[in-house]
Amino acid sequence: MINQEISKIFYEIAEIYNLKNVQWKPMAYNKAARVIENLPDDLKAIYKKEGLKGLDAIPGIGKSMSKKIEEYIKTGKIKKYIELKKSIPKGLVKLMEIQGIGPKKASKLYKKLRIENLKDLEKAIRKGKVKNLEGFGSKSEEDIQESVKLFKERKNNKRYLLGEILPMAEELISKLKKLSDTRHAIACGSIRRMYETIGDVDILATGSYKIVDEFCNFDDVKKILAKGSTKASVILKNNLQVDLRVVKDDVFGSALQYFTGSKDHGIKLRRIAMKKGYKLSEYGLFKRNKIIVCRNEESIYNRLGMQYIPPELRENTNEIEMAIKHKIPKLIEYNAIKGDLHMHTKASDGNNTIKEMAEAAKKLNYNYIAITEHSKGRGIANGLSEKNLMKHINEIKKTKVNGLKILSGSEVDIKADGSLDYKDNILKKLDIVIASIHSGFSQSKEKITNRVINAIENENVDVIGHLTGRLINRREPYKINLDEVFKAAKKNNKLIEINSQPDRLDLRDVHIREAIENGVKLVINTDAHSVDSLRLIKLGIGQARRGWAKKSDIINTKSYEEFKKYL
Ligand code: DGT
Ligand code: CA
Ligand code: CA
Ligand code: ZN
Repeated sequence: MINQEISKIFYEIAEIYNLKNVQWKPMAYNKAARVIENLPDDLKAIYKKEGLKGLDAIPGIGKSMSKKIEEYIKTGKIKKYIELKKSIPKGLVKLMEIQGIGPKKASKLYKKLRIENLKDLEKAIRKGKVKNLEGFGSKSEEDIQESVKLFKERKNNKRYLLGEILPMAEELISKLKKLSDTRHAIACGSIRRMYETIGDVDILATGSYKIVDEFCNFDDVKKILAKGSTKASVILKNNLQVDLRVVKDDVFGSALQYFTGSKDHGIKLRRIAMKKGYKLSEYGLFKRNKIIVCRNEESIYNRLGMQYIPPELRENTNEIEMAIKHKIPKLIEYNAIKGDLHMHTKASDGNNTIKEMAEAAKKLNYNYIAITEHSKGRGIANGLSEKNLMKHINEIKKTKVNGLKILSGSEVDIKADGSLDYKDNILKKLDIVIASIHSGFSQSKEKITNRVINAIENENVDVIGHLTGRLINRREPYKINLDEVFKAAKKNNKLIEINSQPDRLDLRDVHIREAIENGVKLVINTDAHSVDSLRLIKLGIGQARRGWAKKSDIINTKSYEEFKKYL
């Protein structure tokens, strides 16, 4: 989709304006980039149908932006963007992709040390020049050095975000399904397992082998890496690799089992099959060369004397042992959420009104939601002053959507000194309080852990938001003692969030499992900044399943009356 390309450009434009110390524009472009990123419809299609007006009508997209989108659709480039890029040294924007280097530091590095790219930066660090720069110091130099290392590792092994790939994979699958020769088409590999990042897309199809040719002729295909009669590997225009495999209907189950992986899970399963005198392959389960089963995955697992294992658990982290003992729990279902408790509206840095968010939530069959703007200290995200929060609570109370309970809440900052950004007398007025860390990331483990525990012990706090603060591919989690946090959450009966934003997915799978083992209850939220992002909930549910979560572990699967007891 062209959306991803444009949203990337807008993010970059925001960075450049940031670097140039331009006011407002960075925020506007970031916001627009995020809207576009989450838009379900193709911008090209909107433009084709409704022209410039259609683009203008998208919330969060200003007039000058829709013109730029039009220009990109028509010409494949944006002049202003090229101009902007030329106006600053080439490597500088790239430099800001390194954790710990924001616009201020990047421009200082450039102005004082003539650092324009990664190479310059590494050289300057080697020579010990960076630590002598005002505002840097040895600690900061060390952090930057570490980030450079991570950055380079990432570049060499690029993995995409699940949330970024899932819509593209779904689009490809639906295109394949429209071909007259296709019967089944399904994404396997890491996508089917809902792993947080994706190396490449694997698609399994059944039907006539003609599909392979038709697939290679798709518009989006830039390059064919390999092509045979039953399979093909291609690179799409957005540089994503897709592997397609076509099999006969009667081996669909065993092929699906094989290509879903993970590799380690597959290897272990094959070993167990062998011990029992079977042979398991992508073509089926065999005994003395006689085929036993292969039509569906369930029967393969059952024949091997174990429970069916959902794809999200297939990582060889003792799921096979548990399946043999029939101890795989019934995981939370993708339709189990009854209310989303973390979202932003126009009042802070979101794109839609309370009413619009509520109506969109109603369409998802939710029974309740919470509106949770940022608190006053988050200037950059337009956090609410106490006075504006009071007004906002009134607005929320006035908003009515049939059959939907709308809670007034806040995502209150846990400040660097450990205190909360609103006083208790303010927090008391809210139905639900989420406390999150947005600053002081480089503090010691002890300090950060204590900040969070302090928030947990505050009687007005209900939920801890995106607990580890990581941004996948961009920022490592801060140092925090999760074990202590989980114990405190359990003791104080507080909830911990699974944030569904594609680059957060925080808590992550292994930590979800640990939290549950510690008896901690969780909620799955989207942290949506627009109506479209409410649908990201499936990413969070996917992680919850990967973390072995049952419905009863996730409190926002409960009816409103039941849920209220936890607040
Ligand atoms: P990715 O693409 O890095 O996100 O991860 P996957 O899991 O999608 O891995 P990929 O695309 O290399 O392979 C897709 C599936 O094919 C994998 O999940 C399991 C299966 N597979 C690939 N190579 C092997 C192998 O050497 N042995 C076994 N048992 N299965 C394999
Ligand atoms: Ca793959
Ligand atoms: Ca693959
Ligand atoms: Zn938020």
